[in-house]
Amino acid sequence: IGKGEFFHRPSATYLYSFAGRTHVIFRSLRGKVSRAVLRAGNREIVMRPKTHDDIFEYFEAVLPGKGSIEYSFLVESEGETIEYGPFDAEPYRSETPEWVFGRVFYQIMPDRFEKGMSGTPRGEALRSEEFHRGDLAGIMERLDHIEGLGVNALYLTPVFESMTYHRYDVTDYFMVDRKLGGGVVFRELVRELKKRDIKLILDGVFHHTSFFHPYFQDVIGKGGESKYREFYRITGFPVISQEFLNTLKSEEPWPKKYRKLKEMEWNYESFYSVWMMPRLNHDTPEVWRFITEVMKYWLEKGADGWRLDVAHGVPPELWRGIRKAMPRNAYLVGEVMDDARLWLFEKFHGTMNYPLYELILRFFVEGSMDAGDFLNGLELLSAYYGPAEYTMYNFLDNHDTERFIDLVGDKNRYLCALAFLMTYKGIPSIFYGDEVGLRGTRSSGLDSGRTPMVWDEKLWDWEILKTTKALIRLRRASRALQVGEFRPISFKDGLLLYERVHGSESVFIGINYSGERRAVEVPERYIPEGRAKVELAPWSFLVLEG
Ligand code: ARE
Repeated sequence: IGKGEFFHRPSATYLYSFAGRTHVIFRSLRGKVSRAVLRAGNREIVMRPKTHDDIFEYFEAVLPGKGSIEYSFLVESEGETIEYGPFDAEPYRSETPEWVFGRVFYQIMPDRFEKGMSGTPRGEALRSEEFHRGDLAGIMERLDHIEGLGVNALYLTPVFESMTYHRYDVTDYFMVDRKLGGGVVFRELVRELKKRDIKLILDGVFHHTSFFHPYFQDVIGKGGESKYREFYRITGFPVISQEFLNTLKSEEPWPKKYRKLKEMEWNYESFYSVWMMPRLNHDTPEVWRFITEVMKYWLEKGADGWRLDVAHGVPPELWRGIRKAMPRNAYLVGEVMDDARLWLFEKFHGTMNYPLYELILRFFVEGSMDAGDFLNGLELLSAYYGPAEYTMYNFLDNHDTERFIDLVGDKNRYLCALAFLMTYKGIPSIFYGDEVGLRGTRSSGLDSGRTPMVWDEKLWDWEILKTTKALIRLRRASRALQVGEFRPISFKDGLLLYERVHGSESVFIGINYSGERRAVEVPERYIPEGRAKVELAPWSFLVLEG
């Protein structure tokens, strides 16, 4: 074995300090190393085999303290021991707004939540049959429900002037949609949220604008002469044909017009070839300046951060510049659909954690992954993301997915998955309605989960509500769950046993995701009433504080 088969470099994911401890990761070619020991100062620590992919294997050691260290690795392979190193470095430390760690998010799609008594929706609407007319006044009126749930941060899908109910096609980035109540109600909402210590992140759609945004309309009108020509990715002139324009201006009802336009051709790039969403040209510096300006504006108006739509469709370097221009206490979450390494660290604090969601689907929904592989997958993500894992935006569902309860089809299974989410690394979130067992429509579209919130309490699932509240309470009260180290004990036959540890604080979690009763041996420090063995019913979980 040669040193070429090992890898370590003091960098964000191989040497980092977090919450007062230091993580050291060592990688080797898979199957080569029987034991790895970290030698740091006068200490020798056997490294834990953490995970593997097809090619590599990762080992991890965790040390108390966060200062610079001198260290090397003693690597055993085929009866030989080699020393790899020495290294002398300062661990990487991520800069994340401190407030983020203690939060549990609640995601609301304003149109589908609640129609306020004082709401006077007006303004132009496209495809009005899709509107449910929820608004910001509605959210204000339901803040007791939100606060009562225990969540302490909101993520609102877009609230700016737009012609669709989902508002991912923005026509004015500096105006809260009048159909939602406009800027006045927004200011009241911000004030009320601050009073209740509920943080707010907004949805920034900067991959594309609406077709009806004045900048794009200018390009359509003036063609190559428009000063916004470079704002978009125009592929030829005229931007749209006469036929397109005629259809657009015709008196036909929107649904019909919409369908017709979809079939036509146009000379610009757009989001998934949706004509309504012309893509911005991120090579143009004015576009960067525009995005920065909008983001700063709403942070000054009281937002605490941004979720950035189709962030993976915008060059990572742009986000690096934007991060630098934002106040340090703003939480920035990118929507990145798969491996997010390129978008983390100096760019986003976290991304919408789709890779974790995929693992959760495989283990909790499809059963196509056993507990051991699930653990390996979790640890692989951890090896990839390092400290960024603790500020990822984690979810079981959102406005683009099916509702999780529909996918698992059963309350107890849903609650097991929720228990996992609330006790795992990363910022947990709940999609409005999940707390009362709201079901989706089961259509195959993106919008199947966007059922209007049900406020008739007779239709609520009170057991889900009770358990959700209890889990949120636990999460919020426990620093170990928020920032603690993840220590797997055993992941086997549908039974997940692990700890979260932060200093002297620790939590033990047992999830029985199987159809049989299982006896669980509880580590000594958690033993309730002197019982070292606890029985877990099928599809149930247990959380114990040590
Ligand atoms: C609407 C209908 C759809 C219809 C579509 C096209 O709901 O059923 O297919 O129109 O006519 C917003 C609205 C949607 C709307 C869409 C287009 O919320 O309702 O769709 O605009 O008008 C990809 C992207 C990812 C994106 C998802 C939706 O990579 O960025 O698709 N997510 C964001 C938002 C959406 C939003 C937009 C982007 C647009 O969260 O809500 O849609 O601003 C695989 C692929 C992914 C793909 C994913 C789709 O995982 O790997 O790349 O994500 O499937 O689920």
